[in-house]
Amino acid sequence: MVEEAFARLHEAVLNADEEAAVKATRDLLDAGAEPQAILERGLTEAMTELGRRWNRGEAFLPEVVAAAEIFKTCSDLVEPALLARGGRKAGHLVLMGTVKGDLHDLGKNIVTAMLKTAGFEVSDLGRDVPTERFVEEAARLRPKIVGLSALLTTTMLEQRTVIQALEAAGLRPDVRVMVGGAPVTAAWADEIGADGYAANAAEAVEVALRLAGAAAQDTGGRDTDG
Ligand code: B12
Repeated sequence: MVEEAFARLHEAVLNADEEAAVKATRDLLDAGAEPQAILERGLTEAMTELGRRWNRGEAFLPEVVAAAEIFKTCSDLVEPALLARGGRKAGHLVLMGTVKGDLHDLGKNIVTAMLKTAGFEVSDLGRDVPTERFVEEAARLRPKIVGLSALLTTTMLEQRTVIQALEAAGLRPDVRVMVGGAPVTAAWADEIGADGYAANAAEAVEVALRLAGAAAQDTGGRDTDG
């Protein structure tokens, strides 16, 4: 039943069939499938396959737009189940956003949901976020971590710009920056002076936990909020 519903979800996203996708998602939740597996194995794998088809000229932009809407609808259905798994007290604050010029936010949303499950508090600035906004909010909220998502080879350059702007504003010593998104690599993260990189949402949680630990040590363990 579960395997069959995963297959239905995959097909429904590829065919941009909202009704079938919602039904398959509900069936998976009812059958007790892991929420993270529904997001990663069900939705993300289908979206990645659609991306491959798009590259090969076998899928077109309207289909991708429609599939992205469905992805959002279905991940919203899964999120409460995901959060119910967490139950840990909110600890460190993460400021999260997709960089300027970039409208891709599905991956960023999954990372946000998974961080919340792991007990992080997340302030999500959304997508196409101007550099100044990251700096203003970092100054105002004083997060432990800033997470920067970029899905385009052009916009990944903005990740460096944000890091430089945090430096210029004197905020860099107090904040850890992690970067991600399909074109982003560990080598790119190193090159631009980011503190962490993750290829997927599960890894992002591991990286954030490590960075939050390091940030707590840097402030002499004065980690009052969590
Ligand atoms: C869906 C999609 C869209 C949707 C986005 C809808 C939305 N609300 O997000 C729409 C249709 C709007 C779109 C538009 C465009 N897109 Co598009 N899109 C995709 C597609 C098919 C899937 C991306 C996706 O959502 N994947 C699923 C999510 C879950 O995965 P993910 O984003 O990679 O996130 C995971 C990890 O990367 C990581 N992660 C993500 N963020 C972060 C952040 C941190 C801090 C960390 C630690 C980890 C992390 O964890 C996530 C979860 O596991 C990709 C193909 C691909 N292979 O990626 C193309 C793709 C990214 N798009 C592409 C292009 C070219 C465009 C357009 C320019 C097309 C056009 N001609 O208009 C526009 C650009 C618009 C803009 N200014 O941003 C190209 C980019 C090529 C390049 N080298 O730059 C791709 C690769 C497709 C291709 N042709 O090859 N797109």
